[in-house]
Amino acid sequence: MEAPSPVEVVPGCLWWPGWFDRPAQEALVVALRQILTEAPLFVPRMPRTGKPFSVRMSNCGSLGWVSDETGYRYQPFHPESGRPWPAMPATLTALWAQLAPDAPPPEACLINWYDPAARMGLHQDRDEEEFGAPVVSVSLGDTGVFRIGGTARTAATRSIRLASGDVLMLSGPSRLAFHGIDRIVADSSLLKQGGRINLTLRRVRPA
Ligand code: MD3
Ligand code: FE
Repeated sequence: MEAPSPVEVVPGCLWWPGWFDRPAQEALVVALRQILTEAPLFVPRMPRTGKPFSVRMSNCGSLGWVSDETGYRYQPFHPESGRPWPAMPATLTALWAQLAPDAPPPEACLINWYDPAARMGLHQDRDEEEFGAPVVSVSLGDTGVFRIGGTARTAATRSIRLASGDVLMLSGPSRLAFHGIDRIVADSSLLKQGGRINLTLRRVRPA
């Protein structure tokens, strides 16, 4: 895949609008639909309170991120079926190899599924044991209004619209930045019922 030039949104946060063209986006959705028949979307819940997330999730790769009343964690099996997560599509492992050639291979690909009313509050990603590797994200379907700030919750934030096919890489100072999805803009016909998919590739454990 030809790499367009990235935009640096905040230090260490690189954005490639339109990395994947429409046929590549459609092929990824086909691969994801197969993954979701083997590892269905589940509703994560907040630790302690059990409050459901508005985003549904699944995973592929050797580890997956899950959240329930007992806490956030990475585990090698689906929280409801107990089955191992399906393998990561080759398109995604190839993307990681291209963008992060010096990092060890990704272990987890979290699949976030946003219905038109779903959102994700401002948070940090701190459940990994390895912060030297980047996080690589792929957006598909409707546009998401993404916000990212600094490592303090109160730091100033910038917003960008992540559209279908966009790739974002978080490394260095942005790896522990607060970020979230404020809302979904229904503007894409990629998914028949509307909605947005975000994939995040992560290294969880040190190599
Ligand atoms: C910045 N996902 O899964 S992707 C998440 O669109 C998450 O579903 C959002 O935040 C989504 O944790 C944002 C872009 C992203 C992913 C991981 C990051 C930004 C990040 C990790 C650290 C800093
Ligand atoms: Fe996050």
